[in-house]
Amino acid sequence: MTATATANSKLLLPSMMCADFGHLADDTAALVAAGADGLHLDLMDGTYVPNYGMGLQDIEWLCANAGVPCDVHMMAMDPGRYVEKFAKAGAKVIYVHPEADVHVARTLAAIKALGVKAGIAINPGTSFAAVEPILPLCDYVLVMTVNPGFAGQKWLDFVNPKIDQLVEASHKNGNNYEVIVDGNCSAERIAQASAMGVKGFVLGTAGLFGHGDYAESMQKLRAL
Ligand code: S6P
Ligand code: MG
Repeated sequence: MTATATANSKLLLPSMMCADFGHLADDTAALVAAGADGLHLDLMDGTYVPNYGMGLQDIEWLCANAGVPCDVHMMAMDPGRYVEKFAKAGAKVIYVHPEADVHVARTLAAIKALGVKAGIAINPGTSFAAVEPILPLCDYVLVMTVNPGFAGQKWLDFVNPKIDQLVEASHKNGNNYEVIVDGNCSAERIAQASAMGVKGFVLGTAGLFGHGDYAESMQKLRAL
C-alpha cells in the first residue's frame, strides 16, 4: 500500500475529503511532498451515510496523479456493484463496509481478483464477532472510531477494546492484515493507538488539515 513506509513505521494517510478542492493539484502535491504514504479517498452515496462524498471523477484524477497509492473507502450500499469501477480508476486498496453488503465475502474475493488489496471498514457499532469470520479474507481492516460520514467528530472510546481484538487476531493469523484507524486521529490518539499495535492513520481535521505546515505536522505524527 505504501511507497515510502518501512516495515516498522506508521502509514500516514491524509483524507482527501478534507483537502482544498479549489487547489486540489497543489494541495495533493504538497501532501505527497510532506511525506504522505498514501491518500485516503472517501466515497459516500448519500444513502449508506447521510452525506455525499467524493465521486468517481475525483477518485480517477487522484489515483492517476497523486504519485502515491490511493485507497477508496466505500461508504455505499451494496458496494460489490461498483468495485470494478474503482479498481479500473486505479485504487490500490478498496474498503467496503460489511454492514452494507449481503455478500461481503464474495465482494472481498472480487476485489482481490481485480488485483487490488481488499479491506473492510468497521462501524463503531459493529462488533468484533460480526467480522471475525471474514478477517482471513482481508489485507487491511479500517476501524472507524467515529460514525462514518463526516470529518471533525469525537473519538468514541467504546471502540478501543475492538481495536485490541483486531490487532490480536491479526497477530494470531500471521499478520495477514494491517489495522488502520479512521476518525479523529489527533496526535494524542495516534500515540495511544500506535502503542496498541495500529499500523496506519487516516489524517483529517484532528491531526493534519488546519494545523499549519503539512511536513512539520507529519514529521511530528510519525515520531510519536
Ligand atoms: C468520514 C471519513 C473519514 C474522514 C476522517 C476525517 O467518516 O470516513 O475518512 O475523512 O475521519 O478525520 P477527522 O480528523 O476530521 O475526524
Ligand atoms: Mg474514511
